[in-house]
Amino acid sequence: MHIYQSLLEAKANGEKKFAMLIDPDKVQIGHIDALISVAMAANVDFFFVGGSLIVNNNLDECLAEIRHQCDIPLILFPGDSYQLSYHADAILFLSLISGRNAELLIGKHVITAPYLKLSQLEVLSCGYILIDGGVQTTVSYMSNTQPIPSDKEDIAVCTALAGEMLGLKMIYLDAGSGAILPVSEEMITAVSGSIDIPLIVGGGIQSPEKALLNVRAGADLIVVGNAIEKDVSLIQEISDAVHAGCAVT
Ligand code: 1GP
Repeated sequence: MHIYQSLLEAKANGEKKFAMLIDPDKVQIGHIDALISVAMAANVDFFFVGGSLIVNNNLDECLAEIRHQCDIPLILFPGDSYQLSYHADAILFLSLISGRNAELLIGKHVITAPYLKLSQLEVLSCGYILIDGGVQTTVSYMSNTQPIPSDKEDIAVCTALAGEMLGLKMIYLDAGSGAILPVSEEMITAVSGSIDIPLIVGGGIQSPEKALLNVRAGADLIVVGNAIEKDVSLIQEISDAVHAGCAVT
């Protein structure tokens, strides 16, 4: 089944999903096997693969290694148009709608579109909304955009609404990798209540408790990277919390 269709069905059934973010720069290829075993045992739903700034050339190798080990869908989460690989299953075709940088709203997409047309990748158009995470993140610096202040739910709601009306298939609220302040439950509630498309939430989530609060607030898909790089045991705990979230929706 196509990934987007599976997300729509999960949302309709109140099921929540968990994506593990893998930054090809940070993961050691030799350690992927162990990581994948943990992810499989924990029922991780997706791998997001990418980073705001990738300086090593091992994206293809990283994807191929994961694919060799398991069938968990691989979704590219590209920080730039050069982070394209035909080894993945899908790509988040991100439009940075919280910013006013034309290159990240449409410019890079024009360059990438013909390559995607030739590929087998499922293209998941996604309105990407950066929320202030209490620290300047790599994504904020590299994108040359200002995040939405963390307490301005109305701005986030209007931005998400506009993204949905423009035909984007998903909204991603991101405090940025390594954020000190993750996106608040108030913000998630406000945005999820205003749109019908799936809502992804990530950035600075450190605990299963916060992941559970987020899905209860209306997030459909939780993304965690940094915390599980530091403590692999969190993969199981956060996955359990996210999947438990379906019982209370
Ligand atoms: C960043 O949402 C992701 O774009 C994940 O963030 O690495 O802080 O979990 P963390």
